[in-house]
Amino acid sequence: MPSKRVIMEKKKYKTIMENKVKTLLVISLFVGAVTFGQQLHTVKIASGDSKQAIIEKASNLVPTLNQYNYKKLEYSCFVHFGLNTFTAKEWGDGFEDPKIFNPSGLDTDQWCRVAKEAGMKMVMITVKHHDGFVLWQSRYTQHGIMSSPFQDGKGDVLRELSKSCKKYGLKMGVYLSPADLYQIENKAGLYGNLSEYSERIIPRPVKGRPFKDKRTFKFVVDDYNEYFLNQLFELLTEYGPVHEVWFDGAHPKRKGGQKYNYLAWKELIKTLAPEAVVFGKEDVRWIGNESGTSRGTEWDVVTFEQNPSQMNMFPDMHGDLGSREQLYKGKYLHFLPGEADTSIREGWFYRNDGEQGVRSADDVFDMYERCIGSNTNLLLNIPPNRDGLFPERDVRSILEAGRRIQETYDINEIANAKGEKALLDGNENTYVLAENGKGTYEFKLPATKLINRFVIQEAIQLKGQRIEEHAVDAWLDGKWQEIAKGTTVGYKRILRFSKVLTDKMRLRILKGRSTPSVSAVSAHYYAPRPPQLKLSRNLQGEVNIAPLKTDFDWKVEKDVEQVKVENTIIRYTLDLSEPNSSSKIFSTPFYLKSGVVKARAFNNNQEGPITEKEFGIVKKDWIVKGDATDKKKNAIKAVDADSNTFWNSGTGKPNLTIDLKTKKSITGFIYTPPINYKEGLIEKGLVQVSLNGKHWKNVQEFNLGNLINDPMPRTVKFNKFVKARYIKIMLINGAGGSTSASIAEIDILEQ
Ligand code: FUL
Repeated sequence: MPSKRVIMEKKKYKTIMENKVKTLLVISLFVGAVTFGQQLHTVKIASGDSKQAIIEKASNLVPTLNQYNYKKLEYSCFVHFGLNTFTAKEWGDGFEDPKIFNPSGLDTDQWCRVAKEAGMKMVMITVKHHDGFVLWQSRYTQHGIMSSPFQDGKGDVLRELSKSCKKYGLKMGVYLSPADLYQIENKAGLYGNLSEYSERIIPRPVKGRPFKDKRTFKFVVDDYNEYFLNQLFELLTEYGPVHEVWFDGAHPKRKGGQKYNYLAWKELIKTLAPEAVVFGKEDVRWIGNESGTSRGTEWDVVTFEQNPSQMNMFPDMHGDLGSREQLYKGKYLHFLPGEADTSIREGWFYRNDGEQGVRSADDVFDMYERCIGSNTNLLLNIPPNRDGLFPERDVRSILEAGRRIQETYDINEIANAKGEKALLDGNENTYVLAENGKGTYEFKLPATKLINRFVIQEAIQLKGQRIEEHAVDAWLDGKWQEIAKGTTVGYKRILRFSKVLTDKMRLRILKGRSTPSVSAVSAHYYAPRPPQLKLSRNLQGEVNIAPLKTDFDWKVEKDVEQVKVENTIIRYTLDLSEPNSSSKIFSTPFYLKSGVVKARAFNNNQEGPITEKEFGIVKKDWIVKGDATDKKKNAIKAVDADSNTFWNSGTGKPNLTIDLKTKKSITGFIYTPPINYKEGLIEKGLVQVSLNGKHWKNVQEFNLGNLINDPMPRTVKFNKFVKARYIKIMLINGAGGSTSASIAEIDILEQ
């Protein structure tokens, strides 16, 4: 057995880090040239560094104190609220009238009560989204709640939220969009106005509105950066403490070559909100998608071409970031944890109570386990409705998921086991070291227990992230049997596997960078529920309903516990009613002309979540054609009932024509963009219809925001139904300036 050591940290981590941070501030100019004991967050790769030296350097990087505290928050609540809530759009355009903002029943206590009960630790609010409308009483613009009827223009959503967060013991974060369409579009707008760079004092004094905080800053910046800094000053001095400042990389539009002086923003933030991490820059990185998934193997140490502490622009980071091969290619190594952001609803803003899909508790619980369980914080969006309240359906899901999280993770089935004390003592600063990357740790329980989750943590704050491979065994039928295995651990790994009844568990660290540490383990039981369901329909129009299989990167078994529930019966309805114990039982696929299917699994006395889907007209006989730009002639892929294949037109002003073969009363359509192809996503388009294929009439323009980051199906309903046999979808603007059109699937909805 490899030797193992138990380390008790004598000093409190906080004190160590504070001292190191102070020292690091002094030597920060030399970061990269200096290796500083165990407590570096960034290090330069020297030209002569061997592969082994690079890995050694990477494994010695630790989080800053702020990053570590941030990681411990694990699960937080995003709140998208603003003008889009009232226009039911994903992205505004800057031309909205502030008078439409009037949440008559705003109750930030309700948001915080729900977030707290759900197990979330921070609330992050969009105080300014891309449309530029501000949710606080800013001195520097009139495009905000001061010009709305909400509390006669005197209201302040951020003030109310800040009070509620304090009341419920939650941290608060602010999302301030660098993209600002109001400042782009209005004549006196500051964004990209080509103003001079000159010395500006922040905050700029405003008559009659003095600041209590008398600190001032001098920066050489242009008008928009000054505006942005003034607003940051207000946010960070008058509403705090702020624990995360969120900078979105998305830009519906740009103007005048506007640059962002992030180094100035950073100086302001680090001074005024010393406990805050900055998202999208050098403290926290976007995970790379908006679907609540991590890489599964999520390394915190990533590479940069320049020293990130001096960088002004941070690109979005995709693909493999932290493997050994990746590290060898870098110039700087930097500790940069990932955050997954996603919405509980289809889209980021509230649109309506009926049609906008809301994720089930199963989904939320699954995402929680995936993200937190693979070293990634989860920021889950719950958008308030037009009253200013978290909608009922969202609250039901989020609270049910919260109950499951608590029921599962508040009880540690191996808390009283005999085994390595450092791993069971609940002290994050005690750990064991797996010498040469190998270590085996056994836990003998006082009695047999049912277990299907195993949690492992590394002492990243002291030793960095190092584990590369690990496995968990259970003592079954008189021998050790491997029940799960995984790759990285980092702050936390949750392994999920089919239940075992055992009185002995074993963790094996199999491979690591340098000498990995393990600081905690625990084992849990998640009581299985009836499975979530998946509804699909083939080209012939036959609907199938099956348990949704979730594929877990690190699981050993093919099917997770959730889908292995015996005695499960699936019931469904076609009349929009909720399936109950007397609804029709699903046994074999059935033909459906069009309409909404709602389905639910029942198991003993439990019922699963309702899954619903609207199916359009059966596509079997359709004839589909791209226009002259369509060189590849594969438009059929847009209507083949398979969203894994897609049509991409040529460039120009592409359009797609569908002949439905008979006249129909059409109420709208569903556009499914390709998931992994970013060209040609239809951001703005026009629908035309015809009865004879010769004379066309315009039905409606449509605007779909945020397709590149969130390529999910989008439903467009017409203002009133139209009678047509032919339908034409025309591209006006492609996302990101693309001039081709891509369609994974088009579904036509009928009355
Ligand atoms: C995206 C934005 O464009 C969305 O509207 C949303 O705010 C999301 C969190 O980030 O990139």
